[in-house]
Amino acid sequence: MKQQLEKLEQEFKKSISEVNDILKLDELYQRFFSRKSGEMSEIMKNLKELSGEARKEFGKLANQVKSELEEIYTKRKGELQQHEWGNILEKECIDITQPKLSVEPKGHLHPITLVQNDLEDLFTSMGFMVLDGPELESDYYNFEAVNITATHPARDMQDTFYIKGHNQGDVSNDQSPWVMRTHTSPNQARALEKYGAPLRMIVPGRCFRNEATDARHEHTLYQVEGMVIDKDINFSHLKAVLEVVAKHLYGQETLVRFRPKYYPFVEPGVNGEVTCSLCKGSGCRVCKQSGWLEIFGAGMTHPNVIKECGLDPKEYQGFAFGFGLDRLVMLKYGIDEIRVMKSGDLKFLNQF
Ligand code: FA5
Repeated sequence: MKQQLEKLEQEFKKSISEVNDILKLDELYQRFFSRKSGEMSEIMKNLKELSGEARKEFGKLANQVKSELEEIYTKRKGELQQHEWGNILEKECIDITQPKLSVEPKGHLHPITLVQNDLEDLFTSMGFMVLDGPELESDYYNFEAVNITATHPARDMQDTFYIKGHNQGDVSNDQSPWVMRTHTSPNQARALEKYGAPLRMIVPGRCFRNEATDARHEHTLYQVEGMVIDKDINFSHLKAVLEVVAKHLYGQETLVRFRPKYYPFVEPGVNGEVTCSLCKGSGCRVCKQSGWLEIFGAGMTHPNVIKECGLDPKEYQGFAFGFGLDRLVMLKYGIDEIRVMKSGDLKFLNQF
C-alpha cells in the first residue's frame, strides 16, 4: 500500500507539471482525489485490511501526502489563473493612444425633402393644413371627381399608368379602376369631401406619368397641391399666395407671370412661371432659352368640382394650385438636370 501511495504521489507530480490550463488541472484533481472514484480513495478503501497501529500510521502518511499534493495543486491553479487573466487583460486592454476609427458619414435630407419641409412650414404659417393622399388612386378621384370625364381629351395630357383591378369603394363608394396618380389634384376632392368648407390645405406627394424623360421631365415626379375654398375668394387671393411662395423660395426680386392654360378643374386656369434663377432670365437649357420656368398650374376652382363634393358653388368659391416640386428644387439649387435627383448618385447628394 505504501508503494501504491508513492506511485500515486510521483504520478500526480509528473502529470501536474505537464498541465497548462485550468480545465485539465481540475480533471487531474478529480482523477486523483474524487471521493467516489479518485485513485486516492481507492487506496484508502484498502485501509480496513490493516490492523490497529499500522492502519493509524498509514492513515497519517496518506493524509500528509494528500495535503502536500493539494498544496501543489492550489499553487499550480493560482499560477494558471494568473496566466489566463494576463491573456484576457492583454486581449481586452484599451489603447487610449490609438487614433480614433473613422466614423461612417451620417445620412441627411434629400433636397426635395428640404424644400418640401420648407414649404410645409410656410403654408402652415398661412393657416393651411398639410394633408396626405394615396399614390395608388382610383380613376374616379384622379380624373372624374376633378371634372375630367372618361372621354375627356384632357386625359391625354397625362399619360397614365393603369393598374389591374378596381377600387373596392371608399369615400364615394367608388368602384373605378386603379391608376398611379398622375397629379396630386385628386386630393382636392378627397379633402373637400372629408373636411368640407371653409378649407385651406396643401398635399405634397409623388405622382407618376408615362413620360419620355428629358432634363425637365421625370416619370416619377413630386407635386405640392394646394386648395382654398371659402366665401368671397377671388383671383387676387390666388395671385398673392403664389407670389409669396415664389419670393420666399427665390428672393424678393423674383418675378411671377401667369398665362392662360386649360385645366378642366379650374376656370380660369393659368400656368405660373417664375424668372429662371439659373440664368437670371437670360436664357439657358433648363428654361429652353426663354428666361422663364413653369413651376405650377393653378386657377379658380371649377363649379363642377365644388358641386361634385356636395357644396353649393354659388355660396363657395376657391382656388387651387399644383407646384412641380422637382422644378422648385432645380431652380433653388441651380440643378440643370431633373434625372440626377433620383439617381442615388452620392457625388450629387453629398452637396446638400
Ligand atoms: C397638373 O398636374 C395639375 N394637377 C396642376 C394644377 C393643380 C392645376 C391645381 C390647376 C389647379 P401639370 O401637368 O401642368 O398640372 O403639372 C403641374 C406642374 O408639375 C408643372 O408645372 C411642372 O412643374 C410639374 N410637372 C409636370 N410634369 C412633370 C414631369 N414629368 N416631371 C417633372 N415635373 C413635372
